[in-house]
Amino acid sequence: MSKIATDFGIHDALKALGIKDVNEGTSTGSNHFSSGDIISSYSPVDGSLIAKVKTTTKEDYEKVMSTATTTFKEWRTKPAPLRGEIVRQFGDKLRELKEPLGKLVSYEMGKSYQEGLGEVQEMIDICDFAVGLSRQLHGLTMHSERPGHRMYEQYHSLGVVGIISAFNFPVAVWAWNTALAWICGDVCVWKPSEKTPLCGIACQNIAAAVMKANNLPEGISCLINGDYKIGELMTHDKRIPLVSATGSIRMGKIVAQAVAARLGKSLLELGGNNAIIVTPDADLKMTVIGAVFGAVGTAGQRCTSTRRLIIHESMYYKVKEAVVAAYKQLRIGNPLDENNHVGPLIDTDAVAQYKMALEKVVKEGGKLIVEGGVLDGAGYESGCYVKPAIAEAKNDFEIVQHETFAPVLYLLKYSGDVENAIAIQNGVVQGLSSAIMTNNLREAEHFLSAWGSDCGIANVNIGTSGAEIGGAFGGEKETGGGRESGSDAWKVYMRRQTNTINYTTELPLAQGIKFDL
Ligand code: UN1
Repeated sequence: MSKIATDFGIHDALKALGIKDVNEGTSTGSNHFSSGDIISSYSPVDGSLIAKVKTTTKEDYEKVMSTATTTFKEWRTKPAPLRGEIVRQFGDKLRELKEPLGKLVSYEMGKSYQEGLGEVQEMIDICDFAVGLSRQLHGLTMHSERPGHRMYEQYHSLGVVGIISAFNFPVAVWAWNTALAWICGDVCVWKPSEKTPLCGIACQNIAAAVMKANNLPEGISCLINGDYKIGELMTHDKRIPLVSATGSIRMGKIVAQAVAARLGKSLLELGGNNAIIVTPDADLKMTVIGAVFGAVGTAGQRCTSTRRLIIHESMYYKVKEAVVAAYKQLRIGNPLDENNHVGPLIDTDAVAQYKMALEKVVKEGGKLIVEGGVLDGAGYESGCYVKPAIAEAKNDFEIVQHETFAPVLYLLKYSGDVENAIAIQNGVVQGLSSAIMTNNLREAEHFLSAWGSDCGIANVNIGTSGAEIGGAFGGEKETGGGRESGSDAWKVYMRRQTNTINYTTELPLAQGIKFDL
C-alpha cells in the first residue's frame, strides 16, 4: 500500500467495503463466479495498484442473466412499498459507509474527497426519493366514451434493466438507475466502467448485505465487469428491455443502434458541451464561483462541466481578469487532501486528450490565457495531474464543438442582445446543461423560454454542474434525450398498460362502430 493510501486511511476504507486483493467481478444470487481476465485498478492519485477484479466471461454472463430473469419473477410480486423499504435500508447502509465509499471514489477515480462524499450523498438522496415514490407509482384514470365502462392505466415492472456507467460518477449514476428500478420491481445488471471496477464491487457488496439481511436473492442487483465487449452482450440481449447507458456520444450511438435493432428501449445520458452566458447584468462574484467550480470541479470530467463561457463584450475583460485571477488560487494535487481543489485526470489517455485540445485550440486560432500543462515531480508521479487551462476561442472551432473531458475552458465573446448569446450556446451538437448569469428578468425568462436554451437543464444564477436529484437529469440532441433521477424519470423503468373494463351486459364498440351479429 502506498504512503498516501496509508496516510489517508484507504486500507480501512477498503476493509469496511469488503474489498479484497482480488475480487469476484461477477455476482448474482448467492453465487459469485468470474472466470475472465483480471483488471488491475490503479489509482490516478499516486499510480499505485489498489486491488484486482476478475472479469465476466460470456459463460459467466449467461449465469448472471439466468439468475436475473428468475429473480425478476419473484421481485416483481413484492408490493412496491416493500421494495421501497429495501431501498430505505440500502440508503441507511450508505449513510453508515459514506466516508469509506467517498474515500474509495476519491482514490480510485481521482475527484476530491469532498466531491466523493457528495457523490455518496447523491446516492442517499435518490434512495430517499425512491422510497417515497414507492407509494406513488400512479397511473391516470380516464372517462370512457362508452357507458358502463371504466378506463385506467397502470404501471407494471419492466424486467431486467441493464446499466452501463462511466468512470466519472462511478457510484451515483448507478444508484440513480438502480434505486428507481428496484422500487419499480425491476432487477439490475450493472457494468461499471473498467476504470473504476472497485467502486462497482463496493456497491455490490453493500446491496448484497441488504438483500441477505432481508432474505432476498442478491440477484436483484447483479454486477458484471469488463470492457465494452461485455456491455455489447447486454445491448444485444432481448432479455433486457431497457439499457441505461452513460458515457460518450460515440458509445451512445453504438448502444442506441444495437438496442433499437431489437426494438428495446434505451436511456442515454451522453456528452455535454455546457456553457454559462454572462450578461451585462451578471453578478461578477457569483459568475466566478459558478464558472470556476463548473470548469475545474472533478477536473473537468463531469458531463455537466462548464466548457464555454459566453461573455457580453461589455463585461468581457472584467470577467476574464476575475476568472484568470481565480485560477491562480487553485491548488492541484492529492484529492484526498482537502486543501487541494483539483485532483488528477482518470488516466494518461485523458492527459493526452487534454494536451491535444490545447494544441488544437491554438492551431485553430485561439489564444491560451491560462496556459495549462502537465505536472510532474513530487506528488505528481502518476502522470495524471494537469493544470486547468483557459483559451480565448470561437464557437465554430472544431475543438470547441467537441467535448474534451478535462479542465479546459473556452472564453467566447458576444455582442448585442441575449439572443445572440443563446444562439452561440445552442450552436453545438450537445444539449445537456446550460446557465445564464443575470439579474435581468427579461434576459432570464428569454433564456428559459421555448426559444431560449435547447438543453435538458437550464439554470439561472447557478453554474452548469451540480444538479439535485429531484429534477429529471439528462439532455437533448446528441446528449441522447434520456432522463434519469427525479421528477417522472421512473416511468421509463416500467411498462404502461391501459385497461378498459366493461361492467354492462352489452358490448358497444368504440368510435360508434356498428357490428351486429
Ligand atoms: C455526470 O457527470 O455524468 O449535475 C453526472 C451534476 C451531478 C451529476 C453529474 N449531479 O454535476
